[in-house]
Amino acid sequence: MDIEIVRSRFAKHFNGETGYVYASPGRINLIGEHTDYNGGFVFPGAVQQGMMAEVKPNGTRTIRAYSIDLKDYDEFSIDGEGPHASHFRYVYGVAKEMEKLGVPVQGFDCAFAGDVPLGAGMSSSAALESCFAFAINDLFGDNKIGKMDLAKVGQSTEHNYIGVNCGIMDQFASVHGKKGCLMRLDCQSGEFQYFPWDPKGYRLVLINSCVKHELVGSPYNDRRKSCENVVAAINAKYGTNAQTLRDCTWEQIDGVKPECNPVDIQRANFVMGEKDRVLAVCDALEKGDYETVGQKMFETHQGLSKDYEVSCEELDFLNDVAFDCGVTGSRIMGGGFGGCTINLVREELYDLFTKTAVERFEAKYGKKPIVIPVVIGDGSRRIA
Ligand code: GAF
Repeated sequence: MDIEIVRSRFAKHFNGETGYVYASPGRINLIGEHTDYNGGFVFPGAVQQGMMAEVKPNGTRTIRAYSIDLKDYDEFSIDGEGPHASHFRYVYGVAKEMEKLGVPVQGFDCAFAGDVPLGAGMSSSAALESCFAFAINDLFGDNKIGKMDLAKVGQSTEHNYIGVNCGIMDQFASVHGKKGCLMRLDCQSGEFQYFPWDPKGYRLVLINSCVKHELVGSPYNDRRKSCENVVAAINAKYGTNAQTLRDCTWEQIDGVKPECNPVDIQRANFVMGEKDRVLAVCDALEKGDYETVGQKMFETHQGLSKDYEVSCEELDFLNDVAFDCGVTGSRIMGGGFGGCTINLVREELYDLFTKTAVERFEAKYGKKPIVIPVVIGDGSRRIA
């Protein structure tokens, strides 16, 4: 991402003025999918690609926004209904959610751009939300809002203004990211640890199927509903007060089979297994046992594809290619329904694998997938 481009577009659209510049990254996730809204564990890290925004208070109640990538401009009042276009709705939603936290948000001029590939499942929307939450906190809130609350602002923006009932993983990772570190987050307690990520002899690489991953209007919310249905059935049957599947046991899930839709049970069983896999991966990492990490990644892919049913033909194909090449671990990354696979690859296999994946995918689907090497970067920050 080029700060000079952001600076020059901002100046062009706002009478040669200068504001502050903020950046927030997208993310990868080593393991732990669809566990965040189930109170489980996730294991993400921020990437170097992200969103950048120049922002300057304008002394009114109007936000004037320019999307550099889409060459689109709009202005909307903080007190009105907000814009329709989703790229501006994220900005409006974040401003409204920050106001709810007591931040005296005022109007501002902004220009933003990003280099997170859109629809790749690398959380470009969380990067945008986190960038503006961070900026508004800095410009209007004396930085009094803590990082976890900034992440929650992004999450409630998705819920209240976009219609995606996402968990906290993406915004958490964007705000808290740290160069060279993955983070294990317990989504129930909010506790997290940084895990230095320096897998000697291995590399992480994403292969973007370029099947557009889009959670808005996707069955993502249905998956969440399935899990909630099972929790409700357990509470009704056992008189418990479970909030999420994290508070439930395998036996209880088995016990409500007669009351539940079999598909909901299938989804819940995946989530229980995925929670355990994250913990197994953490143990393996502490021992430097990357082969076990990789094996768990393949297990996650199977579960996401067959039980949670969030894969697609192209992602399953890429997973098969990785397996055939002898890659250590490979799986769908993020919400699914398109986007990338994440692959843990031994150094000596890296060139052969990426070349083979591109060639075989192109031969089958007539278009090249995109190889994205993973570099773990920093979280939200002011850069100028
Ligand atoms: C998407 C959501 F936004 C996250 O909250 C998470 O549920 C993820 O899908 C699946 O792990 O990225």
